[in-house]
Amino acid sequence: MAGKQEEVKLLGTTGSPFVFRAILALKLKGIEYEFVEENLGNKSDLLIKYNPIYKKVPVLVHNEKAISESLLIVEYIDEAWKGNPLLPTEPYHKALARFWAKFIDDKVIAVIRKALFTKDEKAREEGVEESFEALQFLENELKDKFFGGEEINFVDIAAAIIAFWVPIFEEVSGVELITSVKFPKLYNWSQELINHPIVKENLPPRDPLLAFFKGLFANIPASK
Ligand SMILES: N[C@@H](CCC(=O)N[C@@H](CS)C(=O)NCC(=O)O)C(=O)O
Ligand SMILES: *[C@@H]1O[C@H](CO)[C@@H](O)[C@H](O)[C@H]1NC(C)=O
Ligand SMILES: *[C@@H]1O[C@H](CO)[C@@H](O)[C@H](O)[C@H]1NC(C)=O
Repeated sequence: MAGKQEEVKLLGTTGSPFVFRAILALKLKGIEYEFVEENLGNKSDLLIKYNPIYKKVPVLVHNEKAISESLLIVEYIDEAWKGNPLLPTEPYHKALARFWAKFIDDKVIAVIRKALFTKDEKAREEGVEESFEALQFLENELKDKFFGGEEINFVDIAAAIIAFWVPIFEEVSGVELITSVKFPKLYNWSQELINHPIVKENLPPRDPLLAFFKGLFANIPASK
């Protein structure tokens, strides 16, 4: 299916963990694409046209057909281009991989946000407890180097936000969640993931992100 006439565009912003999922899937598959940098403060007509409902990035545009939502984009990429599979083919294992990716989006990210993006002591304590509980499920699920075994798969791609972005959020807020003592497997996994050559080569630069999130955190009201 991949060929010279394929036109693949990714509408995104450098630094977004959701956009990074699409980038990583494309890179792992070895697909050539054009990256179209969006300014979320002044969204392009292209973004409004291709994602009129949410107007969010990432959007993948494959031969004029647009797909939104990072996890759906990764699934689409996996199905549209064969080779270096990202999802298991066996139905049950495939369902489990989707389950964990959804758990990361619906639960893990929400409780980590609650723990790290607040200045309310009580909310933070609750958030930290809930984060520990959610992260423990991921810790228990890690059996090998990656969630995908020896190779990065769909769950690792979904969880990249935990490996690279969460430590930045921890640094900004001064609250630690994923330590090598509390979550040794998850901590080791995060090191393996960010040092994987294709991941490392494509991660956004850390310092501007740190500065960006410091600014964001500074603007959170002191109480509530
Ligand atoms: N559920 C979406 C989330 C994407 C998302 O939140 N994108 C942010 C950038 S990190 C965005 O485009 N925000 C613009 C806006 O909300 O107006 C996904 O997985 O793709
Ligand atoms: C928004 O982007 C458009 C198209 O790139 C540009 O013409 C316009 O001046 C921008 N508006 C602002 C407020 O920066
Ligand atoms: C992760 O753990 C394995 C097995 O204990 C070890 O060989 C590897 O060096 C660790 N990786 C990192 C990045 O710490």
